[in-house]
Formats: sequence, structure tokens, C-alpha cells
Amino acid sequence: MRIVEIRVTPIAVPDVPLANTKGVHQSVFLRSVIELHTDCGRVGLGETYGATRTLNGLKAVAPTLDGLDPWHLNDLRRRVEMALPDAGGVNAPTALADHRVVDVVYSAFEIACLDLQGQQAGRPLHDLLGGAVRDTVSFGGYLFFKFAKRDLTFGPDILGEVMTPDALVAQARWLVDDHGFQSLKLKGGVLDPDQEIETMLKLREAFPQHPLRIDPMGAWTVPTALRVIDKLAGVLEYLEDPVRGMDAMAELSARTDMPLATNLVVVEFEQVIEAVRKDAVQIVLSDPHYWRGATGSIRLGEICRAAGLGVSMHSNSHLGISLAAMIHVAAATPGLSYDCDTHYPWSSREIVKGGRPVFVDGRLQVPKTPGLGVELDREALADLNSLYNRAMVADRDDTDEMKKYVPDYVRKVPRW
Ligand code: GKR
Ligand code: MG
Repeated sequence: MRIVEIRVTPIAVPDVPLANTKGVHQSVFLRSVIELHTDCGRVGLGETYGATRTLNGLKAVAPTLDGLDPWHLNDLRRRVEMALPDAGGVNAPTALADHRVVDVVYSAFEIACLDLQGQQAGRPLHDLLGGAVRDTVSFGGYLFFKFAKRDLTFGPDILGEVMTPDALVAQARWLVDDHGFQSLKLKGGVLDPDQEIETMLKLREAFPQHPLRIDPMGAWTVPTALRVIDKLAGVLEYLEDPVRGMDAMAELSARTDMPLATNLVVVEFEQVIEAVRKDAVQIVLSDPHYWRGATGSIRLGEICRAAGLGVSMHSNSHLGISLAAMIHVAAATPGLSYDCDTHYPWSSREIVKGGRPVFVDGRLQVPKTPGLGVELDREALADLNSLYNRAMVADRDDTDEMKKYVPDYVRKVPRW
């Protein structure tokens, strides 16, 4: 089996103004859809970020994959590195973590290669990763403070403005009622820490059995984080990226028993070593979009096990190909003991056939069909590609978008 044609299609998907510590989501989120066509008529699929640096990286690598054997992932890595010397990071200047272009591009093509391997072998992708250790994957409800969407050109709003603790609890009720989520994560770092403490306490009251997390993405100083921890003792299952940078996380970690998780300070294997040396975090978020694909994510799980760290799973706005990849990886990661993050309920479109999967009790079934187990809906892909061409949004910039809602907004991390 050889790759004979590579397609990279940028798409824009209607989004709603979800807030975070660096701003707010734009009216669309961007993704790239990868298709690897083979000489035997199979098509391997991948989905990743869609902003310029990722898209350019994917396009630069695509022609070099002609003739690749999808079983040869070392060859894939070699070709990606050769096509992208000194490519740097993918993220916007306002982002808080920087993922390497080579890792992101490799990851996207790797998933598509694994999809092809699975199809040829007649086995689900997770069988290529050591096999599933669970039949279903459990996701948590991802809560956001948000504005009421102003520009409805590309799609409607969901739920209107949510900027108070009570409105946030109502949002959680909606997510739990509609999808059955058994745990909840709040994207914090948006309101004053006292209001976010109040929000978490109200969530605890409304959902006494649900494990709760908050992720302010580095919005707090160490003293502020200690104050929040004091008020939320016994309420959180873990605290994600409360302070900014490895050293601040290490300082906080030395002063609290609260488990600290991250998807900001540990995004490469070298940083796992640094984090362990500094005892900066207790849980690392895995993600097949930048941890060197599905195989890298499994390796991360193994390294975390050896280092005594827990594993959870990170998400960004995504559609069904990514969701499938996340499910296969989660299914084959024995040490994953927390509900995975997902932004999925925040969009209503899909690019895979069969429509949107339905969460039951916050869970999705692990596919048993060969490869990723999803097929492209070409009409839906064309539609979102046309939206990409019309929306004229080439990069994610939450800070710039925030100025539309709060004209004097200044990005400041940490802010409190
Ligand atoms: O969607 O605004 C967002 C999130 O803040 C996302 O961009 C983060 O990458 O969900 C992510 C996180 O856990 O930090
Ligand atoms: Mg996070």
C-alpha cells in the first residue's frame, strides 16, 4: 500500500464566543482535514488545527508524502522534518503554549496513516496502539463563560450570555441534561477569582457527585492560586494550569497538596523530564494533535506511568475525525483515569457520515470497525471549505476578538 494523493482541505466551523484568559472565540474555528489516498483505493483521514502556520506546514509536507508506505511512521517523521527545517511553533503570538509545527503536522498525517493501517489490517485503530482497555470513553462537560454572540452571519449562538456564577450553573445543567456528563470542567481565568470560586462552590452544590475542575490557563499569581485552593479545598479533583510557566507551577506545587494538571507547560517529551525534576505537575494532558500523534500519546501515557504522573486528555474546538482519534487513543491509554475534555457540544456541524455521535452518560462507544471508523461526508466538507473561503479568518486570535466585546480589553497573563 502506497500513498498516491494527498489532500489538505481548510475548513471553518461556526463557533460561539467562549471566553478564556486570553480573550474569546471568533465566530468560526478553523480546522484542516487530511486525506491520504492510496494505490489500493483506501482513504486515510486526519483532522488538525487550521490556522496559517499549521496549514502552511501541512501543505509543505503533503507533496513529499507521495509514495510513502503508511506503515512506515519513522519514514513519515523523517519526511516531515526534512520538509520543515526550523519551522518553529504553530501558535498565534497571543497563545499561551507553543506547539512545534513538526509535531502538529506529523501528528495529523500519522493519524491518517494509522487509519490506513487499520483499514488494511481489518482492525480498529486502537488495536494498533496495544488494544482497547475500555469499551467506552468518558468525557466531561466543558463549561465556558461566554458573551451573547453578536455577529450571526456564519451561525447562531448557543445559550446567550453566561457571565455570572448562576448562569454558568444553568449552562452546566444544560450540558449534563443533554449529554449526561458525569464530571465538569470550567474554563476559568475570565471573571475575578472570587466570582470563579463562587461558581465552583455553586457547581458543587448543584452537582454534589460530579468531579469538578477549573482551568484558568495561567491567569493567577502563586498567592492568588493559593487563596483559591484554600477556598476550594475538597471541591476540585484537580487544578489545571493555575499559574503561568513551569517555575511558577513548581513553586505552587511545593506549597500545596492540590493535584496540578497542565496542557501549557508540558507539551513536549523534554518538558516531562523538567516537570518531574521540578515536581511542577502531577497530571499531564495528552492530545493526539500535538503529542506526536496517537503513538506519541500512548508513549506519553507510559512515561507518565513510569514517573508517577496522572494522565488526562486535552481538547480544542474540533469535529468528528478528531473525536474519533481521541476516542481510540483514550481507549488504548491504560493510565488515563480522568474524563477527557471535549469542545464537541459547542458546535453543531459534522464532516463525517452518519452525523454527530450521541453521548450516553457522557460516554462514547469505542469503535470496532477498521481504522478510525469514520468516513468523510464530502458535501459537508465542501460546505465548510466554502465557509472558510467566505469567512476570511486565517488565524485564531482570541485577544483581537475580545476587543469587539470589551473595547479596552488588554491581554494580561497572569491578571490576578
Ligand atoms: O477553547 O478557549 C478554549 C480553550 O482555552 C482551549 O483553547 C485550550 O487549549 O481547552 C484548552 C485548555 O485546556 O487549555
Ligand atoms: Mg488547559
